[in-house]
Amino acid sequence: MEVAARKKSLVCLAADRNTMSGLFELIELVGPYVAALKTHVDLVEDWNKEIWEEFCDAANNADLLIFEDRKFADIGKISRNQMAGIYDIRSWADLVTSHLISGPDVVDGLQTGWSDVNRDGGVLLLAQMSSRGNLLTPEYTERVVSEGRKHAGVFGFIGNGSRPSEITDLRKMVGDEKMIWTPGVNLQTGDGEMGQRYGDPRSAIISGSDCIIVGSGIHQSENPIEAAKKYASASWNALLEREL
Ligand code: S5P
Repeated sequence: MEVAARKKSLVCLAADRNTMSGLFELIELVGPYVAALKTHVDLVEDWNKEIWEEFCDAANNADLLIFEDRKFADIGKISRNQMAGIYDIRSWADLVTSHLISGPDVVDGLQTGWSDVNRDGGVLLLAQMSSRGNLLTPEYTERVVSEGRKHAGVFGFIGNGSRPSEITDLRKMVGDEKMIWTPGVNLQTGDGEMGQRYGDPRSAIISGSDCIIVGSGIHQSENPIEAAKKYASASWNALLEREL
């Protein structure tokens, strides 16, 4: 929130580009207008350890938390080991996403992964999703929230940014102590590619989101800088409107 306030932006950039040069370019262009950086490390075709380190340094220099959207879902001990492995997510990610489908031990596994390298991090649990036909029912959402609220290692929840009423419901369940971050947000609302759905950035924040996760709205725009500025001001102004 300190970074968000400094940059006047509640935008997390979903940096879904599949080359390192594309990723570096994105950070350089839009770093000043976004508050966090979400990655899918396994999308990158020319990944190697050294260049990724440079990329993480560039993100840190741009004042960005790094959030690996790994969507863990396995048993605790495997999740712990998946934090290591070739990508060694535990060493550079400040936040990760996880499903809770396997039960609460997945969160302990992820937290142990960070402590194995003497680092701290936060887990965002998928409580809702933005894709059509997903199987996260309201009852499931409630179970995820009630487990997640109790767990110190859970930093917050992923909510469905495409449906403001679902965010309102989620906020009621979550209370004020944990965050809600919402993908499925675009200034052009409606259906996206392959079942993605989009809602409006202002509505997401007004309904209780703390952070809008925006991917193609920025990285596929003809002018990513102008697009990032638009999402930043829509989100920040909505926060001011909500809190007044
Ligand atoms: O329910 C979800 C959860 C996530 S984390 N729906 C999503 O779209 N996401 C992620 O948000 C997805 O993996 C992608 O990186 C981003 C949305 O990208 P966009 O291009 O559709 O804005």
